Formats: sequence, C-alpha cells, structure tokens
Amino acid sequence: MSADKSIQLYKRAAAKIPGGVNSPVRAWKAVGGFPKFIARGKSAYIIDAGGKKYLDFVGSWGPLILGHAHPKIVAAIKKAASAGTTFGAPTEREVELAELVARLIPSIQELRLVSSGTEAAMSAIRVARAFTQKTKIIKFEGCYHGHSDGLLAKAGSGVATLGLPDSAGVPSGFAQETIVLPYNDLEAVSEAFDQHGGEIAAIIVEPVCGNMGVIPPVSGFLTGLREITTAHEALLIFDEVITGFRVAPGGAQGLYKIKPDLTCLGKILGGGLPLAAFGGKREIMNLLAPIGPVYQAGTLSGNPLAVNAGLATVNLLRRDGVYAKLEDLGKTLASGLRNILERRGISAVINRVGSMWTLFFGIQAVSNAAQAQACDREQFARYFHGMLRRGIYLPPSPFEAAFVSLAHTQRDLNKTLDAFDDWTREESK
Ligand code: KE4
Repeated sequence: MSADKSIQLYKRAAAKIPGGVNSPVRAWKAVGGFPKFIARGKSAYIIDAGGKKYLDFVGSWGPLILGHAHPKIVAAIKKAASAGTTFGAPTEREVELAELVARLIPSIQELRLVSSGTEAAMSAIRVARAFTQKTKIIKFEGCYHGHSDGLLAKAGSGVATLGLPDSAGVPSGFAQETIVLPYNDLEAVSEAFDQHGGEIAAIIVEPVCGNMGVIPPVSGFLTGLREITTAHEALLIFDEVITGFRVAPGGAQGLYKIKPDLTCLGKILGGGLPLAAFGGKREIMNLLAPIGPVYQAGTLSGNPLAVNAGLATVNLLRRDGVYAKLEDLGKTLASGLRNILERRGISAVINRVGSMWTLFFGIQAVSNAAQAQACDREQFARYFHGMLRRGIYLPPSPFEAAFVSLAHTQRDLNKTLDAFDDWTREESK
C-alpha cells in the first residue's frame, strides 16, 4: 500500500470525526504533519496503513508495558469473549482483580472498576468531597487527570487563587472549585491551605508527572503533600493512571513509600482494554452507592474482556526481575541518548523514572510546567519527524511521556540510538 494511505484515511476521517481523531493528541498538532493510521501492532512494533513498520515508544500512551498483541493477553481476551462480552452483572474475575490490586497496592482497601482514567479521577474527587464535606480541590499545572469539567482548570492570576476554565464549555463556577498550583512547589501548597484550608477536600497529583513530559517529584514533595493534607483533614489522591504498575509493582506510592487516601489506576490495569479504577480507604469507599450516598455507575464497568486482559497483564508483571529489566532498558536508552547529545553539543535534558521518559530540548532542568513549556518545541518537532523517518515512533508532543516496554530488546535500543545519532548529525549540520 502507498505511504500516503494515512493521508487518504485522515481526509476521510476528518469528514466524520472532529479533527479526524477520537482523542486530540493523536492529531499531531504539536509536531505538524498528518498522523499515521495504524493497521496493527506486534511486540515492540506497529505497522501503519501504508505498510511501514515502526519501533513504538508510545505504547498507546502507557497501557502496553508488555508490547502489542502479547499472546497471553490476546488469549485471555479471546477466552473471555467466547463466554460472552458483558453481562451488566458481577463476575468472579472482577473480584479476583480487586483482590489482586488490593494485595499489590495496600493503601487500596476497596476499589471500584470504571472504564477510563477520567471516570476514575472524577469519581475519586466526588467521594473525597462527600467524605470531607468540603468542595475545593488542589491540582498541579501540567498534571492531567482526564477531562471532567472541574479538572479542566488553569491557574488563576496569582498563586493559590481560584482556577479559571481551561476549556470552552466549562463554567467558571466549576473551575473556581479548583486551585491550580505549580508542581513540586510545597510553599504554594502551604499558601493555598493558609488561604482556603477549611474548604479544601483533597489534593490530586500525579506522583510522577507524565503529562507535561515526565517530571519526577523533587525530594520531599510527596511527603510534604501527605503531611499537609493530614494536618488539614484533606485527602491525598494519587493519580496513578500512568504510574500504576509502570514504575514499580506497587506503583509510585510503593516506589516513594507514601500512602495516599485514594488512588486512581488505569492504562496498564486494563492491559490495553478500557479499564480503570479508583480505590482507597474503606471508610471513604463505603460512601459509594449502593451502600452510601455518593452515586457513581457504569454500564461496562468491570467489563469481562478488560478485566481478563488486566489480570493477565498484572500477573505477567509479577514475574521476578520485570522491574529491574524495565529500569535497565530505560537507563540504557537514556544514557545512550545523553551521550549522543553531549557529543553533538545539543542542549537538552532527559527526565526519566524507570521506563517512562521525556527529552526536553533547549533547557537543562525541568521540574515544573513553566520549565517544560520553555523547551524548544520546534527542535522537538524536527526530532519527532527525523526519528519517524528512521522508523522510530515517538509521542507526537514534547509534553507526553515516552515508554519502553518489556517487548523492547537491546537490539531495538541500539537501532533507536543509531537513528538518534544519525538525526543529531543531520541536526548539527
Ligand atoms: P483516560 O480518560 O484518557 O483513560 O485517562 C485520563 C488520564 C488520567 N490520569 C492521567 C495521569 C492520565 O495520563 C490520563 C490520560 N493520559 C493521556 C496521555 N497522557 C491519554 C492520551 C489521550 O488523551 O489520548
């Protein structure tokens, strides 16, 4: 098939789907060009509609920690499907998954399965407001928790001022219940509590940010959030939709040894199918209908195919050495990239936690959104397309995380580093 098959499909798509995509970041607006339409994936590779093969570092934005079409996950999905795709009734596998997650992430005494990270975060916030009888939520600039109205808020004029809508269609009243602060800034959090302490129901945070590119928490940040929320009788919600089962068996809370009150999970939890969850302390979760006054529901919540894919995925991640291998792959790739950048004299910084990483051009340190947004976006776009031409498929935005999977091999990393070396040679001309 011709290489411009994606362009033909994009033009057809744009006639019936807004922007030709079912999720904005897939449209490549941050890097330009036409998005590749993907025909299939296998292991660490994807093949586009024109038949070209790429080494994939997007991994569907995080779920595919085992690579594409893993035989055991495909088998689990086929087995579930042959018994029926959905019942709208409880099933044994949902109980098994809830028990497994509670065993791996001890802060989760009870959980509820939903179909997206957006639902998980929205529901966690609703139950946090009910539990505390308070209304305001603190989030951090650059962190993304899905597209529910109250979370599409941007920072107000001054630090700790009430949020402003960050999307059309969000009433200012909704955004005003959200306070947006700089990530990694405990002083701003203390100031917000000084100003609004009695009204703040919870802080929701990505314990390792993946949505302004990868930004790790600075030392003491997460501990400080835990201390401040406890002191003010507010809840701490860890949004681990990306980091859950990605950075450690027990997620970022296991890696950094912090116990949040509520946790959101998604992506890897569903093994590539629509599955997410929110959970935490029993006394909070028991506020949920049908036993409590907080309503939350979903036709396909706990869908048997997604639950089977999730069980297969999470169980495969429990094998010895899995996270050591992910750390080794991530470290090898990052150090190889850094060596090439240094040799070519290209200013950039790579942020990495385990197998999630981001390369920021034109800046030497990134620990919050303002610094991330100061990176050289044009150079990132040249890097994206230069690597794509060489068969490497990276996230089409400098503000997204790239992911290494267990399907990537040392040979794949060498291929990537060769491509990067060749692109930097071209870039340095
Ligand atoms: P979903 O509703 O897209 O399943 O999850 C929302 C969400 C919640 N929390 C975190 C930390 C997330 O990263 C996400 C979704 N992540 C984006 C990419 N960073 C998904 C890609 C997309 O929007 O198409």
